[in-house]
Amino acid sequence: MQKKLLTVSVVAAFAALALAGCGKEEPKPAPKAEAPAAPAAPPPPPQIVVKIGHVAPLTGNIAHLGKDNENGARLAVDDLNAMGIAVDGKKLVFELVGEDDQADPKTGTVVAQKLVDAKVNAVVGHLNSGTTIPASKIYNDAGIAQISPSATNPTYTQQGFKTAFRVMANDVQQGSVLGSYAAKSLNAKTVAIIDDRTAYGQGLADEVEKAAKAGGAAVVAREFTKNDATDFTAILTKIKGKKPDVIFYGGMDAQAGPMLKQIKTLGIKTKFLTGDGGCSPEMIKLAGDASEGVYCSQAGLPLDKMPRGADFEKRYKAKFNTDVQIYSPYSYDAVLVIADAIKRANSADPAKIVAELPNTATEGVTGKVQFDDKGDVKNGAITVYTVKGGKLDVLEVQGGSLVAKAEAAVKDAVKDAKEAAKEAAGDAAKAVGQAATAVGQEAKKVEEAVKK
Ligand code: ABU
Repeated sequence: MQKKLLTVSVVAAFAALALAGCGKEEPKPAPKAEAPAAPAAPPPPPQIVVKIGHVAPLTGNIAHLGKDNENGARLAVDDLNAMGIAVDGKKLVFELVGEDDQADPKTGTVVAQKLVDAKVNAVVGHLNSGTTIPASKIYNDAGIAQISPSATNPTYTQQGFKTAFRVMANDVQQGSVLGSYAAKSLNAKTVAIIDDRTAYGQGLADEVEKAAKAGGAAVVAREFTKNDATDFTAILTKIKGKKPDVIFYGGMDAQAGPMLKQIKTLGIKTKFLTGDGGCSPEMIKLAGDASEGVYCSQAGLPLDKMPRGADFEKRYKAKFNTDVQIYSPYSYDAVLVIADAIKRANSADPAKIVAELPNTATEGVTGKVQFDDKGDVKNGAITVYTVKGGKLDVLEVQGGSLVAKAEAAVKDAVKDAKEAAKEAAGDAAKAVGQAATAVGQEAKKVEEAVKK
């Protein structure tokens, strides 16, 4: 114990000495001259980031269509940002949040939830009916608006969801046009129908069957395949035996292309008809010359008959260095429609966007976009094409916005008038030239007479 007390007192003595030593002040360094304060950076201008979710298959056998959809949406986002739109005194900055659903219904719901968790303001997508329909419940539960630029199965907008919209005609319209085209325009007495068992392919095939029967044709075969199939020999051989006047295929271009090649190989001479999913430049590329004479439809106006189609096509090609496939003008318009709803609502709040969408009257690339009480586009058009010289050639347009049709007619009339004026000017110039020659000849004669 004594030893411990001693140790404590020695430590205390050292501490006291040390403190005494601290009494001597160290010389302080001279204060540094203060640098002049930098001018305060101006506060960043107030802005609202608007996240537009976009979903399509970006991998797999229809990735070319998914990329086309995404490109359309991206072009719209870039255009809107260049315009510099403000609401409530704040600049809107649009951001595209892209997801790949691989055209798979389950993956579709996973990425839909991912977009909800990422707090997107609205969604453009999905591409396929088979992914759009299950995902629509997730967006509806979250109160987020969804506009599909390409899913045509009618069920999507028939579920009573206030959040579900589509900017192109649906398969009740398309199936009715195709079935009646087969029976009436192609004079089919018998039709064989194949579908890919997806919500789109099977749904459209059902509508075509109804309309073909209503038009007086008999359905002599109903076969099916899958949306990842590449060999159709077995079903085509069965169909060959039935000798149908028309084969209808409900499915995408990734199957329609090879199917057409196999039809040619099997020596089947039957007319072939398909819907919008197969009516693409890619189908022609995959089928090669087996696509010549194919009939197909798209659920909208031809690009060159859309009010701003030519300008869209030019700018799309310049930006992405590739051709428009099918749906990019519609994904462009879907983004414009969302931006318009935000402007009218003076807010990018998802609930306010949902509330404003029914009041849409947006002049888009594809025409004037307005929705009916289900969320389907009003005045959707259906165009029937045939493949001629390796290109889609318009046969007829049914329905469609009157404004778009009138504008297209005016455009055509202006073009015709310009050509007529050019022709007339050419004729007049020719007449003046002939008259001048005649005058010259007369003058020469007079000159010769005078000389004599
Ligand atoms: N409309 C055809 C392709 C997309 C779909 O509806 O599945």
